[in-house]
Amino acid sequence: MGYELMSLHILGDSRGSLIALEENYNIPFAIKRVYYIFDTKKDVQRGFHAHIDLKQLAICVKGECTFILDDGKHREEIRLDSASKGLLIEGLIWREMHNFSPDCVLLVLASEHYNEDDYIREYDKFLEILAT
Ligand code: T46
Repeated sequence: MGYELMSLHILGDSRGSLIALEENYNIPFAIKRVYYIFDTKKDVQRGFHAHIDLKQLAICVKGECTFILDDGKHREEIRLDSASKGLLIEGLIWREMHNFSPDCVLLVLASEHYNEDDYIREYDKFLEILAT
């Protein structure tokens, strides 16, 4: 499936921890956009779409949430529960986000600017595109 769970290297010293994200170095694409999702209300589920051409790295810099990733054949569940876990998603993958902790701040680095035309928001259409 088109995802990788990356362990981000923690630069720590007696003061605490720091993680550096550098495009085309530990982030395997040029970063054109950064967004973050926070203050997610109880029992809210987000996502429910795929992208035609987008690479993204998602990190819960605070709190936790669960991604469900689906390539049309298999569904996998990934809990992001550490600021040092990065979920890299690329290719035609249906994604859903569930079980946000109240304090969750989900940071996402993206390889492209925002473009609604890149979204596939209907699951049946996603399966159709996979089959072509
Ligand atoms: C994804 C998951 C992980 C913008 O105007 N610019 C942006 O860069 C983004 C990401 C969103 N928006 C607008 C579009 C909607 O009106 O913000 C609103 C909420 O976006 P959406 O419903 O797509 O949010 P999620 O949480 O369902 O999905 C987001 C990303 O859109 C998506 O690319 O992979 O997070």
